[in-house]
Amino acid sequence: MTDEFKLMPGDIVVDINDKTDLYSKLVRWALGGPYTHVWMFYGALVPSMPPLFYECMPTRGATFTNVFDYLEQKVVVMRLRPEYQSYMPAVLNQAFRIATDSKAKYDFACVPDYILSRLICTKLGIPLPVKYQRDPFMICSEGVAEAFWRANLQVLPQDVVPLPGDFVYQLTYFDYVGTGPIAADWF
Ligand SMILES: [Ca+2]
Repeated sequence: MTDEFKLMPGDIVVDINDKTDLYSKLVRWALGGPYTHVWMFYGALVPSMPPLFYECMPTRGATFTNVFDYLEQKVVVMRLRPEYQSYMPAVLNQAFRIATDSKAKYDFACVPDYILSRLICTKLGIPLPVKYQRDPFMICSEGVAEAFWRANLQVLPQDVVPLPGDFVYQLTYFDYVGTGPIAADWF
């Protein structure tokens, strides 16, 4: 990251889990990579308030969180390519609607219902037996993809559950901006 780097509203921030505990090792193995969570940078709702991430988390479902809670977290930043930035007001509008929707709870069932099927079938090279069904319950990457889908931008396929790493590898719609620990001067 350059010294002048600033996050822009709508930027995709994907965590890099490089911890050495057993759980982290298991998650990395299962997901086939270090990416285990994704946020969308939203900005401040009003100027005097702290900047916010839009995210879906187990304890609170779809919500806004203070970016400063995540300082020093190592992440990859992806940015919607310039030719698609005209969609960004609609994407942020949809993120706001989801974050303030009390029905948008965390999707614990997504793990056994969709993620495990996708991971196992991908590893074995066989077609997916279950068709992914969108619903009001969302894991982190579903919540971020949903904001784009509702704004009519198909940044990821809608027939498989989106995973955090998909945003890092989706270079048709997103540019790679950089990697580093989240720093206070990004805001
Ligand atoms: Ca879901």
